[in-house]
This record gives sequence, C-alpha cells and structure tokens, in this order.
Amino acid sequence: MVAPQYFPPEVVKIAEGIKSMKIRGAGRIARAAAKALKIAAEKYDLSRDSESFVDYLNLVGDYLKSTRPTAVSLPNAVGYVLIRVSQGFEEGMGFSELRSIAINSAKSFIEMSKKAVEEIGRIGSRLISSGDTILTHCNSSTAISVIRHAFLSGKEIRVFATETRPKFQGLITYRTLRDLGIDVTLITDSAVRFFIKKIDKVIVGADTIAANGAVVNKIGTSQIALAAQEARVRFFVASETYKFSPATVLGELVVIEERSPLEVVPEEYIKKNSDIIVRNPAFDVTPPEYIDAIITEKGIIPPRAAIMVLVEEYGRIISTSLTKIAVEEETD
Ligand code: RUB
Repeated sequence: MVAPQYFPPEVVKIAEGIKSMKIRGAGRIARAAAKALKIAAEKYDLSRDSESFVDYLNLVGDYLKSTRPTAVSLPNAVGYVLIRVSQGFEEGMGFSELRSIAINSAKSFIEMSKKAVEEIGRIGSRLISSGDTILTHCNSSTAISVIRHAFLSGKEIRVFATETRPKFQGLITYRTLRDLGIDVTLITDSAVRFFIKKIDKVIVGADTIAANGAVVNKIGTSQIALAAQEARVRFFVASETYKFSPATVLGELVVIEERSPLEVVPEEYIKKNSDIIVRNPAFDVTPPEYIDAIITEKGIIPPRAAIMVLVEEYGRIISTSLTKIAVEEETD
C-alpha cells in the first residue's frame, strides 16, 4: 500500500474521516469515497502519462477501500469510477480524457446516489399507512428518507428510534426526525422486544446486501428482525442498488468489522480490569426469511430477488469473474 502522504491532504482527510466514523453510514461513505477520487484526479500532477494516472487512481482506490471493511457501497463507489477510467484506458484514451472521465463519473455517482435516496423515500413511503408506528435502528439516511416522505405526504406517523450502542447513532436519528416535526421516541436497544407490539413496521437501512438477500446492517438489526418476526411485525430494508454485493454471487463472505473495546467500556475500566475480554462487532447479518421486502430506487423487491438486481447492475463484472474462475480451473 502506498503511504497516504503521497496523496492530496483532502483525500487523506476523507479517508481518515471514514476510518474514525466522522463520515459514516454506507451511502455517505460511498459518496465521500467518490469525492476523494474526484479530488485525487483533479490534483494529479505527477506525469501526463495515462498509465501512471490509472495506476495512481487505483492506489487511491485501494487506500479508500481499506478504511472500513463491511459496507460494499465503498468498493462499489470506487469501482464505479475506476471501471470507467480503465475502460477509457483500454480504448486508448490519453491522460486528459481519462482525468475527465474520473472527475465526471465521480460526480455522476454522487448525484445518482443522492437521487436514489430520494427515490427510495418516495417509493418506500407507499408502504407506510397513516396511523403507523415505525421502528428504526441506527442512523440510516434511506430509512429516514422513507419516514420523511411518508410524513411529508401527510401521513400521521410515530417513530421509535433505538439508541444504537455503542456509538449512539440513534441519537442522530432522533434529532433529525424531531427537527422534521415527527413524533419520535428514543428507546434502548434492549427495549425493542418490550415495545415491539406497539410497532406496525420496522424500517432499517443496509450496508451490504448479499446475493441470497441477506442484509448486513448495524449490529442489533438481526435481533430486531427476530423480535419483529415473533410479533408478526413487517420488516423492511431501504437500500440503494449499489449496496448489493457482486462478490457474494461468487460465494465471498461479507467481512464484519470489529471495532475497539474502548467504544464499549471506558479506558479506566480496562486498565483496572486488564484481563477483560470485549468483543465489539459493528454489524450483523439478517437472513432473508426475516425480511418482508427491500425498497430500492428501482422498486420494491422480495429479498430473494437480490440476485436479479446484481445481475442487472453488475452482470458484466460477475460474468468476467466467472470466466476468470473457469479459465483458472481449466489451466489448473
Ligand atoms: C451505519 C448503518 C446504517 C447503514 C445504512 O453504520 O449501519 O444503517 O450504513 O445507512 P455506521 P444509509 O454508523 O457504523 O457507519 O442508509 O445512510 O446508507
């Protein structure tokens, strides 16, 4: 990995922001990565050689992808830009053209991503009825978009937001909904089953959706899905199509990020109890059986149809990888 000091300081700032969770949430992370690639392309002045430029952008992409492991929106955003640049390179384009492609595709990813969040809100709000009480977990801009659209279309709704330990992203959700004028109540994560009978619908976001329709989202999501299933409460996931993971078609597993014990217990406590073992996974996997539907910007799908989204969005990448595997097998 090339040391970050060779990259523009703005790029390093974005990467550090993602790592430290100053920039967080799968959609925002993806847009920030696209912005970092745009800046890297704009500031590139090492040589006007197109091959060096492509190599350089790939290194910046690798650096950005190394910041957080779970949300596939990050590698998908990087891939969105880099695939277009390498296609241009293969077609023999020169440095200036490739630089424009990098800048313009980063811009179009950001625009497409913002539009998708709005569209999901519009489509998803149809699933909400006036009088509904909705439960949401963590802080998802797509889940909030659904809730906001439902509210702005005049539906009378009430929301329960979990605080989302250990990083308390639920407080951001609470403030956002409250500021919109929505009736919102903050609850502890462990109070979900206590309140589940009051809930009509659960809506959460996603970090990654696997080919079989399993959803990776903030730790605690799968426990909420279990409580919802038991109480026969409908469970919806709001997700842009760039959160579907092409690698899972080939059987790759999603890496679940484990974060510092210091997010769970104070340093003082750890010092006094040096033998303490703390595990702090940031995400979990909700199986498709627990999910009623996934709301995407292209429409509402049953979780088992995730593979169809993947084929539509990433068909070429998937078939290239499959061909590669087949060729590798043949030469073995
Ligand atoms: C955030 C989280 C969110 C998804 C979807 O985790 O799990 O539910 O990323 O968010 P973290 P969005 O705070 O660890 O990044 O809908 O905004 O993309």
